[in-house]
Amino acid sequence: MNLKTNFSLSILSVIFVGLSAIEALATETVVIVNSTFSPEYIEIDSCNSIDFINLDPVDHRLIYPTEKNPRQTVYLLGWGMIGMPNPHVENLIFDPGTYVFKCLPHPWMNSVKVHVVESMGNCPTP
Ligand SMILES: [Cu+2]
Repeated sequence: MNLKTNFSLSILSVIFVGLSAIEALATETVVIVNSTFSPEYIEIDSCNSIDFINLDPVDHRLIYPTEKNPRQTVYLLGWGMIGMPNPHVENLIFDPGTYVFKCLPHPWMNSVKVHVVESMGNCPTP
């Protein structure tokens, strides 16, 4: 584990503590470090959501086809940009289904597959 990864992970644990207080339903996290998504596969219940966190200094723009929009994207600003003193976090919710995230400007990056299973019963209110 190199120094940058180590540093990123310690920052991440701080973020986890902060987010768990705000978003009780957000149970999963995808991070981007060194232009690499981690993890590459996540399965969630449709009541839950995923935080996408960009720990890189560069911007990433994720594209993930959905039924409603085959070119759905989400923009994640680089950490350290003007106005971004903290890593950019986007919290996404999904209809049941399977989604593949890739980075539009960086097609060489790995991808993330998200499998969303229909929730049994009502979702708890936040
Ligand atoms: Cu990218």
